Amino acid sequence: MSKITEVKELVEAGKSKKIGAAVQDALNAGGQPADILQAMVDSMSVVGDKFSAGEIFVPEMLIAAKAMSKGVDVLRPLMAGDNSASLGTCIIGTVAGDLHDIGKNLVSMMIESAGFTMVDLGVDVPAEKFVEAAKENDNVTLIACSGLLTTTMPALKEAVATIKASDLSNCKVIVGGAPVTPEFAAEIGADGYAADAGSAAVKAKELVK
Ligand code: B1M
Repeated sequence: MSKITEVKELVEAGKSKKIGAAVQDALNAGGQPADILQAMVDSMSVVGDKFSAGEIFVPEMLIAAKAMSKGVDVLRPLMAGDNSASLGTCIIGTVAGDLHDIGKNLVSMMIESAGFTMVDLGVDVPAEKFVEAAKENDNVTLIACSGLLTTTMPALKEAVATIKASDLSNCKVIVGGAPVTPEFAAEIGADGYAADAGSAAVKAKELVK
């Protein structure tokens, strides 16, 4: 079994204690950080499919998520780009009612590597909290809102509406997450949309330049 396949299987099985060493082994064997990360993202799709099929339940999803986070910790220093040219501060969070943070954390990592200073509000973030954070921090040029559930798409809409109704005229808003489409992003008045962490970083730069 290749080292990357081993990483994938350990995430699916939620083996948090073994994953760090396995990711390191995959790197030592010449694996590229982006490929190892993609293998872990793929594992989470498998986990989601098993959940949909009723083969596993919330606790198993949770332990797989923990394993993935530990694997990402090993890759994080290797994924950081040149952020010497500051593009300002980006406030990021997962919207109210939503506890999913793996995708948001990857997006945060990639936007940071594009040259932003990140302020991460975590998960279950009420709309007003994005505005408060944007006012409390210096030079906020971007607010990034993540949502993973179809049931929290209205919370994304509320977050964008609340930000747009505040006096943060120089601040752009980007949204994303599995159920979000470019059409939905446009409909709720977001300035930008991205389908994944890599394109979120590209879009973030584009929005503030
Ligand atoms: Co949940 N969950 N979950 N879950 N979970 C999904 C999302 C689901 C698709 C599983 C399924 O049914 N197949 C389903 C949603 C269905 C729907 O709404 N259509 C679901 C459900 C139903 C639920 C609960 C309701 C289950 C329950 O309690 N009965 C519950 C809700 C809790 C809540 O939030 N209130 C729940 C709970 C959980 C756990 C807490 C157990 C755990 C999350 C732990 C954590 O995040 N720390 C969990 C997990 C792990 C998943 C799956 C398996 C994996 C999510 C993940 O991390 N993916 C997921 C199934 C799946 O995704 N296939 C599922 C990997 C990650 C890298 O991808 O998050 O999509 P993703 O992020 C991507 C893009 O979406 C994008 O870039 C990221 C990286 O490329 N992106 C952005 C994300 N944010 C962005 C922001 C941007 C731009 C791009 O700009 C700002």
